[in-house]
Amino acid sequence: MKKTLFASLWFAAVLILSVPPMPAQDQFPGNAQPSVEPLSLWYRQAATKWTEALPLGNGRIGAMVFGGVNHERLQLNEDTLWAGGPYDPVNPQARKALPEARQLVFEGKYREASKLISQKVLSKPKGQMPYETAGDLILTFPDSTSVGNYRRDLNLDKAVATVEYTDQGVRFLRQVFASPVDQVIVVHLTADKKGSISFAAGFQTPQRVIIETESENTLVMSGVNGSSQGIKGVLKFQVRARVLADGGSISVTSNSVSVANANSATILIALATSYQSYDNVSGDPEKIVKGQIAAAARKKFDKLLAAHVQEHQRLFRRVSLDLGHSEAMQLPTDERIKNFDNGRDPQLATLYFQFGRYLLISSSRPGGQPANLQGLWNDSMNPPWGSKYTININTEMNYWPAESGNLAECVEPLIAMVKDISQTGTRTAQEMYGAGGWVAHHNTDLWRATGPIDIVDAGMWPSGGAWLCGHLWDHYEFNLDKACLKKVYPIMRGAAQFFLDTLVDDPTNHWLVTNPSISPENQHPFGSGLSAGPSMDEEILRDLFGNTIKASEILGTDKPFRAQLAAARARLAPPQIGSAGQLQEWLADWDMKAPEIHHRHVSHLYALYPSWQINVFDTPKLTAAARKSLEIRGDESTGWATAWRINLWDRLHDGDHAYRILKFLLSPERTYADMFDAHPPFQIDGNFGGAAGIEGMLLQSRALETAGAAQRFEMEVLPALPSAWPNGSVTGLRTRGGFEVDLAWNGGKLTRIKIHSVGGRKTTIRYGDHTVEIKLKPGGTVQLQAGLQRAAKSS
Ligand code: FUC
Repeated sequence: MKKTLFASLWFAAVLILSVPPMPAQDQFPGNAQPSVEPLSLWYRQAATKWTEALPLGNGRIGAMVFGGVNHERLQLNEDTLWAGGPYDPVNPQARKALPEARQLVFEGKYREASKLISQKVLSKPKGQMPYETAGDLILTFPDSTSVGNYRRDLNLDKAVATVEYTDQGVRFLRQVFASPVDQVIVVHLTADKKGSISFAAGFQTPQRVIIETESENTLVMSGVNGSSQGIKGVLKFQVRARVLADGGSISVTSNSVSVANANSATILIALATSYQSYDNVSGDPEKIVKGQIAAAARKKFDKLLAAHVQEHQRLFRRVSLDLGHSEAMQLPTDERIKNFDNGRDPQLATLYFQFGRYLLISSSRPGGQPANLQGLWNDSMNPPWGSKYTININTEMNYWPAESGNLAECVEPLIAMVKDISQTGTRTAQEMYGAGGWVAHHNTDLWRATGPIDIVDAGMWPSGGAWLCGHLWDHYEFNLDKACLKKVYPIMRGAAQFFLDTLVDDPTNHWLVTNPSISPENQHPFGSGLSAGPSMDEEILRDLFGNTIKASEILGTDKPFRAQLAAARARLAPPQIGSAGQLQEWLADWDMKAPEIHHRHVSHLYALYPSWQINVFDTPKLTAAARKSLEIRGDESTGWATAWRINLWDRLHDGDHAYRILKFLLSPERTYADMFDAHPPFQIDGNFGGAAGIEGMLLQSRALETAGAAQRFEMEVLPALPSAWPNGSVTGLRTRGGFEVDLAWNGGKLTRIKIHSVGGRKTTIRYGDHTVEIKLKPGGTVQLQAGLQRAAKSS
């Protein structure tokens, strides 16, 4: 029975793949009107490339809208449609090989250690499972003859994509959105003349599927996901599209639904897989999508739209930003990206910032998967780096703008994933290292694989899970939700336990170090990346141990464990300053002899950002060394690496330098026409890192070192304001310690600040040389003026 299903799926796939390729998408230069909404991306022509198409998503399902006139392509994604099935990649030989590798590293025999790890420690299979496209919904319209006034846009405030044009005197309008309320993608087609809507809808996909029609108006694509690297695809999925028309007629063939001469039409698209959790694929996608379509079909289009917009705006409108306006706003977005370098379009930075928040809302909502390397959007069965979760920077960067950008809910999928990998990682810790607690190396996937993968210089890194724990802690410091801290505390504790069990004594200095490890993806001068105690590991562990101690104090639990952590923390290797005045990337002073001194990763600068271990207030010498390292590395790199550099210069309070790098990030070299970040190729981390970089110019916040359960917080106002943005305002940014902040500035100087407590009681505010401490009741608000004096109207 199974065999026949696979055989027919395969046959269907061959049939589908043999369909002639889509004709090139339409190009209609015209006299389109400028965008009326400042928070819109807009274009005068349809997308011809995927990175020109516009992303929509409800956190779980998404579409890339191309906006063609004769052919509309909606490339579809569902966030659990990955290759493979539940699997355990741990290499059984690892446990025996690791002590030998450790010894070789301590003896400086890095190449030998690398060979051994490559053969006996890396996971089986050596790679993880890729994220896959679901396929496309294609709408084919009657040939247009005289198209004019073409315009397509993505309204970030409404999360709706629109395509408009005229043909033979009729004005056509297409609206598309992915509803987080009704869990369907909605396409609505209208025209200003009755009976003008005609098209045929069909699916195409590289997946193994059967495509059929059901009743008189529904297209159904049912399939099984791909296999990868010997792991068999066992996920069932279904995509369902129901076509509803007002007037005219609907007809079906075996694999298409057509509408003729309708006044308007609505297409409801639902997608689901059988994924329930990383070890359970027993869901019923058909039941899910049928239910979603039936429920959505009972509502009128206007109601679907209103509910969608309201839910989107609940999150999106929490933050507003104004960096100034100019004539340049009249231009289409692709032209503005080409010109950003001229410094005359400050609003494009606002748009980029809000696009980052839009992307997070669209790709990471509670209940769904976290944003992967491409967020939610991927048109391939084998995307770059599998579009997985690379946790040696990329996944973390995705969440950098989240808490301060007032999107704490969007972090929930990340927290859920960390919980999952704390479970699979417990097995990895036991089987590979014979250790307690849990470990995740540099990458994970839908199945929550946690072993070392790919190559030694990327994979042999035990600190991915530990870094992610920083986000659990940040979530607490921003929101002060003790109940949530209680839930994540065992995860932090488990991550710390693993290192208590596996850190070893460094024979030279007797520090406690990781071994074997690497400084993410960068090689030292001895033909390998392997070393003991690379700086980033020691920095991440200083945070992990410190945060876990603090959490246990706040929760009043685990006193003996706390003491163990404190003792181990005191023995971590301290940051070292090397002969070039730089912060050393490794325990030894190798930086200037390393083969790639401009390497994209700036792992050792983790201590400056995102961590606060090195900062301009408390550690001037180390800050100078970090600055030196940053200067040596240079400003321009891959998308995410460029974005990291912006955040680092923010922390150094050099807004003009950060802005210079932002200009590069927001140029066509690092930003596609649809504003997606270019690594290249497309990788979404740069969008999020760039948004965080803009936040960091305006507001930064930290917890100060304190003894015991009490915490003290500090915020810095306009710490790195670029001179290019002398006048502006922002509302709704969040800080550690539970506050929401509105700011306004003029001539480069703060004019007004309003602080609202969302649970916080006390914080210090710093603006230049001024500091003031405020106390608020939860829910209270205070307004301060330039110089930080209290304004009359505070409550
Ligand atoms: C890390 C980076 C690469 C890329 C990949 C997905 O390995 O070093 O540049 O971003 O993740």
